[in-house]
Amino acid sequence: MSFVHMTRVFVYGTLKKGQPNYYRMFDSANGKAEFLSSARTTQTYPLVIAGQHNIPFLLNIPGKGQRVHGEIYKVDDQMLKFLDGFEGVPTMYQRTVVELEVVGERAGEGKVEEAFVYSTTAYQPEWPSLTNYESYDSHGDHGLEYATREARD
Ligand code: PCA
Repeated sequence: MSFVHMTRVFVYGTLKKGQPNYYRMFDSANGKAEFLSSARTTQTYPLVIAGQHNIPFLLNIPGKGQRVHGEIYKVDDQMLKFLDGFEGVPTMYQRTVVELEVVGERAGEGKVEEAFVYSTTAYQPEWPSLTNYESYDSHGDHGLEYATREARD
């Protein structure tokens, strides 16, 4: 096996397991991804659902909101490139570094790690006042179901 460079990415939105874009990380045409662990941010951030397509955004405002739950994956360079394009980096989201605490892993519980995250500073002025969530679910009680790319017009 050749040496493949892998990068850690923390996903908190539609890329999580069970969410509408999860399959994209496991489409081999996009590259490779491997689950590492569940985690939550060590800092609080506002995770809001915004815009006409009900898109989840982690606003890059540490100290506001809640500690956000998500999943850490390791991805190869091809997948990282795909995700950057898919997430509209750098206009819609920016890929930044976030500090995380591993949760739910017998061996790794409580361990602090860093990973990339798709967060944004490009938010509308009212977004920081929207309801914020600890854990994203497109089908949650909020009723703000994510509009998939295919469903948009
Ligand atoms: N996709 C990325 C950022 C928000 C989204 O829906 C993620 O799941 O982390």
